[in-house]
Amino acid sequence: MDCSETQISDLSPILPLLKNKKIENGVNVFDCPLTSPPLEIANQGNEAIITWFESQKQGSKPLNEAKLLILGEGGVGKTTLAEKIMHGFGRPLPSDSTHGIEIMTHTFQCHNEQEFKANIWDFGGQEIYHSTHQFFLTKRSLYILVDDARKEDTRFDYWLQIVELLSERSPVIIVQNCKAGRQRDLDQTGLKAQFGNVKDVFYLDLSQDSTGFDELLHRIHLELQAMPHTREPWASNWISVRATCEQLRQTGEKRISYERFEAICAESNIQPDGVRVLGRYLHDLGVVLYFHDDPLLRRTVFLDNQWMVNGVYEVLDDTKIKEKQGRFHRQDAADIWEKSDYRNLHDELLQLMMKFELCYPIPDTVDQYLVPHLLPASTPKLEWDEKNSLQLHYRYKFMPKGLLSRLIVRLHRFVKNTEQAWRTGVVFERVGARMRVVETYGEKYLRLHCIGAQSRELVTIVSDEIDRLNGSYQGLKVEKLVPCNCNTCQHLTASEYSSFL
Ligand SMILES: Nc1nc2c(ncn2[C@@H]2O[C@H](COP(=O)(O)OP(=O)(O)OP(=O)(O)O)[C@@H](O)[C@H]2O)c(=O)[nH]1
Ligand SMILES: [Mg+2]
Repeated sequence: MDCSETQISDLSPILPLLKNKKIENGVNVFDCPLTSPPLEIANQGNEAIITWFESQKQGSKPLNEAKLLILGEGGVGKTTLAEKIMHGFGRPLPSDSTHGIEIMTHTFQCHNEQEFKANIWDFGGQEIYHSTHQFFLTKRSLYILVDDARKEDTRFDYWLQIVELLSERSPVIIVQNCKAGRQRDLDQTGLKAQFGNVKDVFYLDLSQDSTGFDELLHRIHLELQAMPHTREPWASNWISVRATCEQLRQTGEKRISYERFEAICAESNIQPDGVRVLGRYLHDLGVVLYFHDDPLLRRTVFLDNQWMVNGVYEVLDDTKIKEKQGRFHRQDAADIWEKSDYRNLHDELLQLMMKFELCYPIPDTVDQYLVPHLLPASTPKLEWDEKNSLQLHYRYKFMPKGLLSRLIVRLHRFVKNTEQAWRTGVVFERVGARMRVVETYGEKYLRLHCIGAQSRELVTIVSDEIDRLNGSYQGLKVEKLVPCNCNTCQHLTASEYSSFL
C-alpha cells in the first residue's frame, strides 16, 4: 500500500486489513508525518506494525528523549559546547581533541514539568573520522553545526550538505564560535533558502559569552521538544525495557547476550515477536547497537554505543596500521583491542568494521585485512590505453566523503592486487576486463575507464554498485555521463575530454 508523501500520521484505520493479510507488500510511509506507529516500526513491515499496536494496549506515554548531534571541523569548539550544556557555563575549556565519539546525557525540565533527556553525541572533528561519522548521522535528531568564526573556509558547507543528505530534514542550529571576539558574517537568508532545515544561527564566544550561551541552550531545549517523534507514545513495558538497558549501561555493562535481552523483555511481558521489533527500534533510535540481519552480531545487544564505536576507531587511529597503509593482520587488531578492554570481542569488532564498510578481508590471504581509507595517497604507475577505453563518468553536485573507499570494500572481489589501490583510485579486474576508477574529490567526479573484450560486463557491475551506493544518500544529485565516441572525442585523453564537460 502506498501512503508515501501524504499527511497520514496514524495507521490504526488499516490495522484490520493488516491483520487479515489484505495488504501484502508492506506500507510505504515515505515522507509521512507518521506517529502511530513510529516510522522506524512501519519500515520493519506489517508484523511489526501489528505488534506495536498490540503493545500499546498496555498503556503508553511519550518517551521525551531525543538525540543531539554536534558536528563540525576539528578544534572549532564542539566539546567546549557539549561540556557547557552538560555542566553549565563555568566549566574550564577542554584541552584534548576528541577521539572518535563521546556520548553523554543531558536532562532538563520540559514545558509540562516532565523530564526530557537529550543524548548528546560529540563527534571528533578530525578528517579521519568524517566518512565513519556518516553512519551515526541519524534521522529525527537535532543537529548543531559548530564553526570557528575566525576561519574563512568552505569546509563548513560540507557539514551542511552531508546533514541535509542523511538527516532527512532534521532541524539544524548553526553556532559560529567567535573565539577572541572575531566574527565572520554568514548569509543567513541565503543559507536558510538553500538548506530548509537550518533553524537559526548563533554568534557567540563560547569561552566568555554566558548570556549568548543561555539563549542558545534555551533554543536547543525548544527545538528538541518541538521534534514530533519525541511525543510518540511508548508502551509502558517498552519504556521499562529501555530503562533496564540504561541502568545496566550505567553500572558498566557494555553488552548483553540476545538471550538476556529476551529475558528482560519477558519480565515486562513482551512476546517473542515484540522482542525483535523492539531491538531493531532501539537500534534505529541510536539507543543500542543491534544488527538483526548479521548472523554473528545479532547474538549480542550492545548497550554502550560509545565504547563499541570507539573500539572501531582504535584501529583506524592506530599508528602502526596507519604506517602499514591500512593493511593489517587479525592479530594486529586483536593486540590493540586486548590492550584496551575489548577482550573476547575481536570477531564482533572486526565484523562491525566490515558492516561500516571500513575494511575487507583481502582474498587469498590468511587473516589479512585492508582499510581503503588509509591507503597511500600516491597513484601507482599504470599502463593504460586511454584512447581505447570504455568510459563512464559520474558528476556529483555534492560528493560525500569516502565513496571510493566504500566502493572498494563492496567490490573487493575484483581487486586482484592491493598495490593497485590507492586513496583516490583503484583497479578492478574481471575475466577479460580491467577498470580504473578514480575519484577527484575537488572536481566531484568518479571516472571509470575500462579496457578489454569484456569491458561492458564489468562497467555494468561497477556502475550498478555505484548506483546503489549513491542511492544510500537520499536526494544525492548525480549525473552519469557517457563520453561521446565521435571522431574528435575518441582521440582525446581522459583529462582532455573532461575539460570539455
Ligand atoms: N579562546 C577560546 N578558545 C576556545 C573556545 N572554544 C574552544 N576553545 C579552545 O579551542 C580548542 C578546541 O576546542 P574543542 O572544544 O576541544 O574543539 P572540538 O571541536 O571539540 O575539537 P575536536 O574534538 O578535535 O574536533 C580547545 O583548546 C579549547 O580550549 C573559545 O570560544 N575561545
Ligand atoms: Mg572535541
